[in-house]
Amino acid sequence: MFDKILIANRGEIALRVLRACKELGIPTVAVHSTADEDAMHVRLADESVCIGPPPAKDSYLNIPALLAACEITGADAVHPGYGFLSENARFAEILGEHNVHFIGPRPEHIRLMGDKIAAKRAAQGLGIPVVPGSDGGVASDADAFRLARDIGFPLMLKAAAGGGGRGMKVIRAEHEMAGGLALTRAEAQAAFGDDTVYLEKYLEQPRHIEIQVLGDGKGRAIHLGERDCSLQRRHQKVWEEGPSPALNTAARDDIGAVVAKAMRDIKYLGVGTVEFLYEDGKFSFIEMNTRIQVEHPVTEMITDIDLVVEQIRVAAGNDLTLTQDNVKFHGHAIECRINAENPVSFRPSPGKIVHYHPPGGLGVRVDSAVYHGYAIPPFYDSLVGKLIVHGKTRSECLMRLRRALDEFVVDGIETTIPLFRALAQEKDIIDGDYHIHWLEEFLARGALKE
Ligand code: MV4
Repeated sequence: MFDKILIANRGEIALRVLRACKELGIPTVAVHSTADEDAMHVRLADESVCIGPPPAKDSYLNIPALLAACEITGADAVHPGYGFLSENARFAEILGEHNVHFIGPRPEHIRLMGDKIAAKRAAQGLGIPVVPGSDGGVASDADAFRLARDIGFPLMLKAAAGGGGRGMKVIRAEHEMAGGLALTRAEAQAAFGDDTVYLEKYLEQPRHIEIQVLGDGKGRAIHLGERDCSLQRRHQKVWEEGPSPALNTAARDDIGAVVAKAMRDIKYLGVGTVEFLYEDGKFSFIEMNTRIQVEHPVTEMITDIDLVVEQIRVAAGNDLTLTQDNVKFHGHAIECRINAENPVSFRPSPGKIVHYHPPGGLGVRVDSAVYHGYAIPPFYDSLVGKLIVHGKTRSECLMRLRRALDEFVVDGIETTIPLFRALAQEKDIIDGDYHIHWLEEFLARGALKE
């Protein structure tokens, strides 16, 4: 096992990783910017190192400073959390060159999944269903027109170097093609320095369903079921739950088996998430994330498996001892991402928390790094914490969620708690009847008033 783990992150995920290290008996090093001197992860770690000024590029993304922090403290492994350097293949490589373990997949898999076209091609080759479309980038406009006739309209133009919803355009008819191609190419060139675009059949109202995987890098790999993350705003997930209201056991077992086999075939190491659009009973691969994700607690609550502990164990070279048969799903979990934002305008609302009272009780988990009197700095993302609720059934989970939201007090800043109170009362949400555009349509109706 590792002697000492440096956590190259901040906020609730830094605490989450610290907790796993403590349970494994591994000493921890926190790193922090000058804006985070009072942060909880700094207080709870065994040691801490200041790595730079507030801007992330000078601190949490500062590779030389992180290497120096490993050297000074004798840390032999780095946990990157999510965001920041978590999917930076070069960072993983550089750590290796300095004999420090990266707690994550091998660099080749991070790099493969970071290239959208290569990832899709690899997924298809591994037997994972993909959205029908061009095989790779379109060579010319003539090529695009020919392919478009095969695929049919509506279709979607996507920038190869895009991601997170940037560099995409829906094309509803042939006469929109020439203009759409020129625009998407120009935008992609300006934003990513690469004007490669590809075509896909456009799915109108799919759900976003992702499968959690875990592998030991030696050919053992399992899936841990799915999370339904369809409730998003501007490509930011807002509410995640598992199991998906749209799947039954057979559908889960089928897609899970396909994905787990693919991970065995590539000898995937660590935790990962294979993301799909799901419509008309069909899964279509969109991308794979090679990190621990914000919404991982949903899976932990329904499987009772500590994903960060497992992630650390396999990164240290241990065989995966969990088998697919060991994984049992029980009950239902919902996670709400509570942001320091106005719940109507979504404008950031950093500042000092003057009262903080998180909910508790059976089936309630709050993953957060804030405390009474803490001032949320304006430099980073606006996640205040995550409320994760578990129940035997989805309906019990929803009741418990309403109760927990009623108890939650965060004063001094604005938060998105009122949005969740409204969502938990909505018929479509209660019925599990929603898709990737549902939340934006709900907000556009002005359903939430101050
Ligand atoms: C799509 C799609 C419909 N059809 N691809 C958005 C982010 C990106 N990674 C993939 N995205 C989409 N790809 C096809 N062929 C619709 C989306 C999409 C979306 C996907 C997941 C969650 C929220 C979304 C919101 C808008 C569009």
